[in-house]
Amino acid sequence: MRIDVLTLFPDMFTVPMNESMMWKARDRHILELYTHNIRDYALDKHHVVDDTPYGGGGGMVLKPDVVVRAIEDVKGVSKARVILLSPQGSVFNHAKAVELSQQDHFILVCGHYEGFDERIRQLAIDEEISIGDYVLTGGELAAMVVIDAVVRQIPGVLGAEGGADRDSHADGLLEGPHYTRPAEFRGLGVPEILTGGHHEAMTQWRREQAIRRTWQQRPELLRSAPLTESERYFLATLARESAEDCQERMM
Ligand code: 4FV
Repeated sequence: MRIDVLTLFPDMFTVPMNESMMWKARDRHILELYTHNIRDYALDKHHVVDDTPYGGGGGMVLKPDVVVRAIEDVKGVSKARVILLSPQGSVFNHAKAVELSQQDHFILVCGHYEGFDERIRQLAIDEEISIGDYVLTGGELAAMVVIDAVVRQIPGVLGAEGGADRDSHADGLLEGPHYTRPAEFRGLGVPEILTGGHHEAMTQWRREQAIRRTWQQRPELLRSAPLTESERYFLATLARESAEDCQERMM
C-alpha cells in the first residue's frame, strides 16, 4: 500500500511512523509512506501558503493555488483517493479503517490555521475525514491516527502477536478484560475460567465479558453488533439486572 501525506510539518511524522508496527510494515514493504511539504509548492520568494480570510474574521486560510498544485503534483496520473483531514469530515471508525486498508494508494492532506480555502475541496478533494468532534492545531496527528488504524488492518502487518480481528470494534463489540502473569497482584486474582483450560467455556466467557463491557460503556454499539441467540439472551439478562439495580437505587 502507498500513502502520501501533504503537510506543512513533515518532521512530525518521522518518529511515530518509524517505530514498532509502522516500522515493520515499511521494512517489509507492505507500506510505502511519503511525506511532502506543502510549502515547497508556494512559488513566491517567501513561500507563502496562507492568507487572511475574505470577509474578515480572525485567523489565516490555506491558499487554493498552493494546496491544489501540491495535490495535483503528488497525485500525478494515479487514481489515488485524496482525503482531507478536518473537523467537517465524516467521523473516522473501524469500518472506514478496514475500507481504506483495501486501497492500493491514497493521499492525506493535513490542514493548519483556520483551515482550507473552499475551492480546494471543490477542485481536488474526494473525501473528508474527522477523527473526532474537537479541533486540533493541525491535521498531522489526525493523519497519523488514520495511518496507524489503517495499516494494522493490512493482512500480515500484525504478525502472530496481535490479530486485528480480535480488536475492539472488529466484531462490533468492545474488547473484554485481559489477564497475564502474575496470577495474583495486590490481592487481585485471575478469573478461574481463564486458567481452567476449557477453551469453549473461555471463548463464551470472553464474548459475554465483551458484551457486558459494551453494554456498560457503549450500549449504542449493540444495535448493530452481530450476536447469537444465546448472546441476545445474555444481553437481556444484563438489561434486566440494570433495571433491577435502578429500581433498588430508587427505593
Ligand atoms: C481535525 C479533526 C482537526 C482544524 C483546523 C486543523 C484542525 C486545522 N482534523 N479531525 N478533528 N483539524 O481538528 O481531523 O486545519
